[in-house]
Amino acid sequence: MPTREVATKPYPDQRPGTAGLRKKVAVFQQPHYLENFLQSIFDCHPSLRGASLVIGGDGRYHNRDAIGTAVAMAVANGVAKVIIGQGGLLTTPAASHLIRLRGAAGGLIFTASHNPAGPEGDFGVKFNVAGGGQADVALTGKIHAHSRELARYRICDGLEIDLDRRGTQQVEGLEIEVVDCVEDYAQLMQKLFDFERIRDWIKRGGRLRFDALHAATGPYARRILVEMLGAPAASVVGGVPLEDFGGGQPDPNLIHAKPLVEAMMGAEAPDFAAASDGDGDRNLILGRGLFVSPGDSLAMLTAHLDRLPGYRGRVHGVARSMPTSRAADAVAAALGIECQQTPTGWKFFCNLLDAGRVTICGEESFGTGSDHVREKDGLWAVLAWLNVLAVTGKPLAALAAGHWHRFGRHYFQRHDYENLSAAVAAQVTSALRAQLPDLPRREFSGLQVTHAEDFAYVDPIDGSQIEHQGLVVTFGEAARIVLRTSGTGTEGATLRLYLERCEPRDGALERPAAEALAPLAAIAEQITRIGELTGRKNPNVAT
Ligand code: VG1
Ligand code: CO
Repeated sequence: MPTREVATKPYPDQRPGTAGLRKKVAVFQQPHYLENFLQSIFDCHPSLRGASLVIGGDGRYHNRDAIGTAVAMAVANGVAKVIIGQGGLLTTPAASHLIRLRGAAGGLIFTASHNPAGPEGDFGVKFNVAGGGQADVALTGKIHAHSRELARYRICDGLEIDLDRRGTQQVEGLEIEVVDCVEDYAQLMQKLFDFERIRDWIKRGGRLRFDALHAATGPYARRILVEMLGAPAASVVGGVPLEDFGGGQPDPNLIHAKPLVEAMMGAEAPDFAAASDGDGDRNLILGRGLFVSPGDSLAMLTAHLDRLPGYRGRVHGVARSMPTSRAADAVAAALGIECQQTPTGWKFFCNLLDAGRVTICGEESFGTGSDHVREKDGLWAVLAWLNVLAVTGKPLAALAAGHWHRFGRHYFQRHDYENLSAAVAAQVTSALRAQLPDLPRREFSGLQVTHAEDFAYVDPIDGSQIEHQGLVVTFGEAARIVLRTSGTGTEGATLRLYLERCEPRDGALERPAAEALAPLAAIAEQITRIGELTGRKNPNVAT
């Protein structure tokens, strides 16, 4: 089978965002588009030569084609072995685990996460490095710069690989191993959590529901929750991965997982429900009558982590992305452990995890995970919560109430203003940035600004620096308003406004978040004028 060098013209728009390169499917279908980006990765990460590469995706439309291209280019670029999830499927955390387990030099994950799929939808590529984490800012910058100058790529013609048959094939000096996409991941989960106790909790009548939203986690949930833990088969819904995710948007939040949320508010609700996103790295956690906000989930899991087998005696610290509520900070202070604040995007946690400084991490965008892999992990969070329910024997609502009584409650909401023109988004941002120096000590409806900044971060491990990661207005411990631009959208610009208000432990702890945050939302409008400048009465999504 001949390896060819193909002359190509560079595409100028291959700049990776918060999590990889994400574009409309039609963009990826342009001639040589994917090939260019992959060649840029092979060129900028020479350690792939002679080494192993993990390949998988979230199963969306175009996944199989992209995997075919990636394998054909891996052969041509001297990769020794590719390890592929059966059917082309691997969740993001399972891929991260496989990279670590097999000592691979990297991984390609084809996903656009929670973005819609299908021919009209989105597609994406994430490149992870040895150790299982996403390529860092320096490497993605290099890949982007290289993609703009690329003149040729290498590919091997006529490869036939059967993605559905497990086992090893040998092609042109490349070993291709198709693996069960769930097995290794399930074994890892068994090491971390007390499956015996969770099984027992289910046997005694604990009821759960998991909605895979027709994305990648279906096979994982069926194997782990049903086959290994004994939950009834009907506990897993949306468990069959579909190329268009069944037409829905696999974004596990209050808007896109509304049917599940509503079911949990009824009298017949099970004890626990959860959902995950397209590539299985996000989680939505619900108890009967209760939505656990991601910031609270991180804080509560941190508080209980020491009781879970994989973490006993080794909870060293917690990290959260900057916009994530400060609920975890309160727990860290009580436990006497380190608490770090990083820019948005999981890659910023990896150095802290590698150094053993933090054990658990979380983002307000429904992402939670630990040092078991270098990505956030949806099913990990589900199992962690089931383990907590099993060891405490308490309903989730009681655990939340107890937590708020001890630490106070951080009410939190994120308001997304999607598909704005880049000019309008920039106008809102620069107007607020210009005001930052004047905000400290000003008072808004009884809340005084103590600090206002354009968030910059210095990585405590490698000293790398990054600026402009969001504008933050802090009102002491009481509240924060954060504004940042999304780096994952594929249409126009998206602004995210984050609202956090801490209610002290003796305050009103059981209010709906929207109600508790209404006064802060009014202050945010007064300061940012986001509604006025965008001409939007309401955000597209409030979650
Ligand atoms: C969003 C979230 C961020 C998350 C990222 C990738 O980024 O806010 O917390 O890490 O998506 O998640 P942005 O730049 O759009 O705000 V995923 O599940 O797409 O890999
Ligand atoms: Co995701």
